[in-house]
Amino acid sequence: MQSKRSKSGWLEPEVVAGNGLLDRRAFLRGGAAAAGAMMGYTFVGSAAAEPLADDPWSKVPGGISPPYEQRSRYEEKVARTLSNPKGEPRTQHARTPHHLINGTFTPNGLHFTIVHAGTPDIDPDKHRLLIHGLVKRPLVFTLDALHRYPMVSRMSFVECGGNSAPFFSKEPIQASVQALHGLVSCAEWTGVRLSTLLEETGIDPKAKWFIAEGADAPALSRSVPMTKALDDAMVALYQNGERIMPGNGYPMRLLLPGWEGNMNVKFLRRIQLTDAPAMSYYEARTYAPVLPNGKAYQFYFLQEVKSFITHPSPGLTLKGPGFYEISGVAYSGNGRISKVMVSADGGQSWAQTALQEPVPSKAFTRFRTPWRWDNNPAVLQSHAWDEAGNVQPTRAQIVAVRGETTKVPPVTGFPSQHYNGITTWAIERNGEVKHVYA
Ligand SMILES: Nc1nc2c(c(=O)[nH]1)N[C@H]1C(S)=C(S)[C@@H](COP(=O)(O)O)O[C@H]1N2
Ligand SMILES: [Mo]
Repeated sequence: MQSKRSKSGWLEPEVVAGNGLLDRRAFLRGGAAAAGAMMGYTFVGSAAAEPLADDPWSKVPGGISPPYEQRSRYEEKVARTLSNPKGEPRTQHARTPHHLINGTFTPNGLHFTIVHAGTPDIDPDKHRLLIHGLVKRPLVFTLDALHRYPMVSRMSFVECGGNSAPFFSKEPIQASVQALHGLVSCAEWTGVRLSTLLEETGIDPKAKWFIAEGADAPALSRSVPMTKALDDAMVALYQNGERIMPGNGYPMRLLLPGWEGNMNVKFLRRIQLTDAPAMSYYEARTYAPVLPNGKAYQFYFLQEVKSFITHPSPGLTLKGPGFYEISGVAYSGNGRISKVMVSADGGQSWAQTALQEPVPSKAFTRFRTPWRWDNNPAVLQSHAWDEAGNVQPTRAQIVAVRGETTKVPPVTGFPSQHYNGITTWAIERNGEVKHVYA
């Protein structure tokens, strides 16, 4: 099928799927002006009859550059939501507002955090990392010592195994993308490969696992297979170029790209090489979800291929018919995203989206697709594939395996974890966006 020429001579973008989904190639070819005319968004702005007036800030010198720049005071509503703002003695969650940001890196102040016993106030000069157990030479590293080793940088998402747990509820919970999917974020992490440090300590061939432990009060610890240590595990020191945020593990954390958030031990102080897993509290209890047949996963390390639409999403009401961009994030613990399809008719027909370059491994990829909304009810979904050939499941497929709950318990009370199924947003005639199951 060929695009048609409009009366004005521009190529009209092809409608490639139901309810007005347009050809993503409209984003890829021609200049911005041509694309604008093609998609009919040229007059989203309002008509200008007069030249611009000078506002007060245009008539006086501006403010002083502070030593550490803060965002505009008009942006304060762009904030994380807190599950335990008074710091009661239980877990604290701070969720990323995916609908209020864009791109692929989560700003450090908006990266989600989960801390099970508060954020420790660690003096970086006193903090030590010990590597011992089945090694040839146990070694202790200061932060300064770690800085003498070669470093690497990579983008990686971190996602809690409990992210998106509300999707196990029998009824769709009316909440924002922040409440539903806010326990995943993505950053560029810089640090020393764990394999580099293990070259220094040497590895006893009997070592099959390592146990990572944090310096916070619960000394959170998790067992990790040695294969991950020798693959892409990192002792991360920097997050998006600056030192790791206190809530994200200052002054150092274990980064296991693509693996369950809880294993990415923050405030990292100890790595012990062993021949067997420790069966620590979090791996034996919280992160070993029980299945409907009464059995439980012993370990579930991977965060599998997933995507969700951030724009539009609940709270972002459409303002009348016409052009909109549908965009969201896709990621997979198995590698790169290879394809994201979007539907506007609840999965009856699909359009391929444009993937924003670069498409990094085990990190957020932003997908975008042009859409012309005709003011009728529409049902938006995104569906992702990764380079290993894995396909994001539907909600029905994942619930068939993991079960669902009739109650609406707090996130930690859901029967299962690792929800990577499809998310569905219903657009109503008045432009409001609702969470539904399709
Ligand atoms: N030491 C320590 N490490 C920890 C935690 C913690 O409470 N203490 N929380 C874990 C959990 S449950 C998750 S999901 C991730 C979250 O990482 P983030 O807070 O940097 O997003 O850190 C993990 N590492
Ligand atoms: Mo977590």
